[in-house]
Amino acid sequence: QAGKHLKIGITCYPSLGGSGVVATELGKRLAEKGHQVHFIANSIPFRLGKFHRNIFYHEVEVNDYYVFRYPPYDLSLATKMAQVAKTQQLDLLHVHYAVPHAVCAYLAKQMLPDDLKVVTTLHGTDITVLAQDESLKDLIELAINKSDAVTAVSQDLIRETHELLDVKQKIDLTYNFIDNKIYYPRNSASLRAEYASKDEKVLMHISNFRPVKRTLDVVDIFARVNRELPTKLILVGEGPDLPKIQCKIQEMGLTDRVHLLGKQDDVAQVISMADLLLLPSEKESFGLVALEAMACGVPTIGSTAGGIPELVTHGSTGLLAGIGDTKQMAEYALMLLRNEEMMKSYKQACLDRSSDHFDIDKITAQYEQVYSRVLTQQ
Ligand code: GMT
Repeated sequence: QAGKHLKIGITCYPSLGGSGVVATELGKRLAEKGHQVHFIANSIPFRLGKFHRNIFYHEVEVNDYYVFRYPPYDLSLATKMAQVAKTQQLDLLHVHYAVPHAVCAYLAKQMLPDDLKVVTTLHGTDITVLAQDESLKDLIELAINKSDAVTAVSQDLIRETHELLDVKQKIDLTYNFIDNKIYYPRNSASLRAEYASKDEKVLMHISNFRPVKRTLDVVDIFARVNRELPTKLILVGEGPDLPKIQCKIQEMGLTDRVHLLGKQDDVAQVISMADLLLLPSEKESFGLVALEAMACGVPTIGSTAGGIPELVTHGSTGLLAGIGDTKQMAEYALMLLRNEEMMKSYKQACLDRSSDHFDIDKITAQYEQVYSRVLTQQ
């Protein structure tokens, strides 16, 4: 099958999070390479952008009959997967995030006369949070074991999957990736001047403000740095912990030193304003945002959680400390912010590492190898 153009169905969360971004960018690149890509989801993936003749979108419509307390999205998705696979003669289905997508793909397989190949990519919390939940664990295990191939976005996630579940098969490593034509250091001088004066440093945090991100630690690191060096904190994104953070910022009298930008689309432009990215997460299977920062020449100060150390090389493209060790993280930030030469070498190392190890074409080729393997195996 090598080199053959395939018909690939992709299911992901179209409007949120890193898994949706990875799935959509992968689909776009596969389409550019000549494959036919069929997105099957509940809304059009937000990163899809312009029209592409090889990309199709199939919307899942959910029956909201009055007897249902919860509309059965999972069942409608499984049915849609089977219908699209049949009518479009898909070669395979690639699902991102185990719950419910891998389970729906397994159901879709049962509905079809021919063997529909299923590739499942694990992204993080589908294992590190949901596979710990007894109400889902066995079903996730079944869906993974019934997939024809399974990939995960870091070695650490592979390790944790084997630790939490009885997974029989080999899990392929497919790191998150970056398109260096979009993510590169943008000219941000005038934008930055809107938020910080010339003598101020800029720390940035971008996330969905969920508890696993430890966003109170972000404020703590910033407060420690700001005591020593005039600094601004820019927060990007929205989520359940944001009100808590805003209270803490107010209590600490830091309101005029913090800017909240909400959700932003042009992440490369926004990140380019920062001197450092803060990522002190409790759990982080990979940390796509740290890769986006890296490609824009912005080092990360963060925790050693999950797959972060596989992405951020301690002492070269960033500095990492134990989860919750905000004192050490602040010291690391100050060390870099005070040393111009060191900062310069970190920035260059960031640019080199992002293009050498996490280039979109390299990782897309790895996914294509997985596809070709499942299509040739009996
Ligand atoms: O970070 C999130 O909470 C969103 C989540 C998702 O599923 O969209 O991100 C996960 O997948 C990303 C793409 O593979 C990874 O880069 C993130 O590290 C991972 N998040 C966690 O593990 C918390």
